[in-house]
Amino acid sequence: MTPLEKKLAEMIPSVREERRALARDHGDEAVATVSITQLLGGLRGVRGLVTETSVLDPHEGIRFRGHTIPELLQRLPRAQGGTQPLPEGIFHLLLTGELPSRSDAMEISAEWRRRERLPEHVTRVIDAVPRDAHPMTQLTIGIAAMQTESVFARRYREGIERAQLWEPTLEDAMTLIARLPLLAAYIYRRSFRGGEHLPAADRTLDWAGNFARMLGFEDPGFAELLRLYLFLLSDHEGGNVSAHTVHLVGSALSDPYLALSAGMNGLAGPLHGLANQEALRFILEMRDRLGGGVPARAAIESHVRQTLETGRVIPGYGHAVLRTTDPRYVAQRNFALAHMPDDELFRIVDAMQEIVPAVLRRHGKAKSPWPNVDAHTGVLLVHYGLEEHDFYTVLFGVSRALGTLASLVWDRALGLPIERPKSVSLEWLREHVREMTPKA
Ligand code: CMX
Repeated sequence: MTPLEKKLAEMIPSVREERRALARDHGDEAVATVSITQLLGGLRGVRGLVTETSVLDPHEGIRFRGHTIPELLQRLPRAQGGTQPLPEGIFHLLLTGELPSRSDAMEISAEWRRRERLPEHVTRVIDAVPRDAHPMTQLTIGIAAMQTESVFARRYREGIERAQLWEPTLEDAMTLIARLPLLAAYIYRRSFRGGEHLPAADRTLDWAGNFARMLGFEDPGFAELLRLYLFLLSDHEGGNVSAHTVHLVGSALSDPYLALSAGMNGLAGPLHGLANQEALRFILEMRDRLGGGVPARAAIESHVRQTLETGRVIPGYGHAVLRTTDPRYVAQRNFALAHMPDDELFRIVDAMQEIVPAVLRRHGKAKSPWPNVDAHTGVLLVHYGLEEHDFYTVLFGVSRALGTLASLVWDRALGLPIERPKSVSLEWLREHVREMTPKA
């Protein structure tokens, strides 16, 4: 048993008992009512999921197991000589609820590096897809192709007890996370670097550092950015499309490969993870249309207004839950201020954060006019030379695997059942409204 498995094995019985006691002693107490607006409006704000790893507050932002981003930027272990948190550390925290020591994080690092190997058929499957297929399409295909190695699927067939299912879930999660950077780098080098693949670094390098190397970026600043990014995007409670999909598909006891690959399909939507590539595209098109350089404030304002008038969204702004500037945006902004304060694209992002919220407010539709995480990412990546926007959501996906797979381990540990909410038809709603309306 690895130290991580041991920790979980010690924790799980008491958390299970708490779940049992809550159901036994308070099972009939309501935690939510659902209005017709909510029913017709994407269930916004309806409490309908249990997710252990993080909680999102509309005004404060995300807390990972109770800790805010600024706090974790100080407290999570860092790579040797680095200033950014190791993604290994956030995985430990999300999974166990405990802040990791440096040696906890390094143990996970060594374990992931030990497991990194792409099965040969996976690269053959990817190679069969057109080189210009969107990288997210290649990512989901690659993850599904790796499913042949699922320990969960094998143990389930062999008749493993339900209470033990968290163990092969963790096993698959560890292997999958270890291999995702290899898969992502394979896709990147195939699509954008003429198929020249790079060997993994020696095993003393951490997971994100090796990922940076395999993508082909030697600048230590890029590795630091990647560590920050993979930490920041790892989890955003349970209701977002990618996390919810992994949870939902996993609830049918589909194995972690099938569940994650489904979640990645959701992440690939322009209203969710694809917004990071869309946000950069928006900035570049605006800059070029307005004559290059950092456009004047009035020109930016008018461009944003015109975009809204044609019925399009401003990517990187607004949020389904947040009602403040996304702390993940702020963390990326602080990175930019420290490493690239004079970068032209950063100055455009900076100007936009001053201008867009007021325009969105006047437009009067978006409930939150503030920048979200996706408004900043592209500009940071371009600074270090990763200019292929279509690849950005893959980085988001590698990060989101950390939180969604940690959650999946807990779904199985708590024995959460197959998810099956009740749906109603518009006819049922009409009838319901008629019955509820007092007779004149
Ligand atoms: N630009 C223009 N209009 C926007 C807007 C934006 N950035 N954000 C919201 N709106 C509009 C919505 O399209 C909606 O219009 P309709 O009533 O015509 O449908 C209206 O404002 C109300 O929407 P909302 O309740 O404020 O927001 P939702 O919960 O429906 O949607 C989100 C949230 C993120 C999809 C939306 O803000 C959006 O489309 N933003 C741009 C895309 C983006 O940045 N997505 C990334 C989110 C973070 C992530 O998941 O990665």
